[in-house]
Amino acid sequence: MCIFCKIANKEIPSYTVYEDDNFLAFLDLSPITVGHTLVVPKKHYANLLELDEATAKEALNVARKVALLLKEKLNVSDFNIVNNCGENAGQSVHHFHIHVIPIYKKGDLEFKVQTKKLSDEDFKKLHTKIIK
Ligand code: DGP
Repeated sequence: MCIFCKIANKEIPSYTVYEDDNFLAFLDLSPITVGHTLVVPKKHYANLLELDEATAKEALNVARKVALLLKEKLNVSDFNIVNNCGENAGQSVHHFHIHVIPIYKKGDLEFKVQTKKLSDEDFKKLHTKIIK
């Protein structure tokens, strides 16, 4: 059984900060910042794309509630709310989860990115490919 299923089933302990019928939120054991929390459905879904629409909506709502809780209790106003979807995107636990990461100051979490330059023609082709 996957590690987050075991946490959801209370087979292994976690620092749970929020729980309702369908979701659990607990402190990440490798926190990027103090209060880094994971929002996890009790039912196993491998990743975001596997969720049904109602669960996907609920997940974001729970992430919002958790951010509000951390805002109040940890006196922090900014957050990165992140989902890694798939191995190449950095997902290491294949049970859907949302990271709620308090950001206390600029640079607490930096995404190293290199933006691409696309011509108008490139954008037109890409747009057509996506919408057709
Ligand atoms: P991701 O890389 O997006 O799949 O994030 C997985 C996160 O889960 C990572 O930040 C570390 C955390 N994690 C892994 N195992 C455990 C665990 O047993 N308990 C808790 N609380 N967090 C865990």
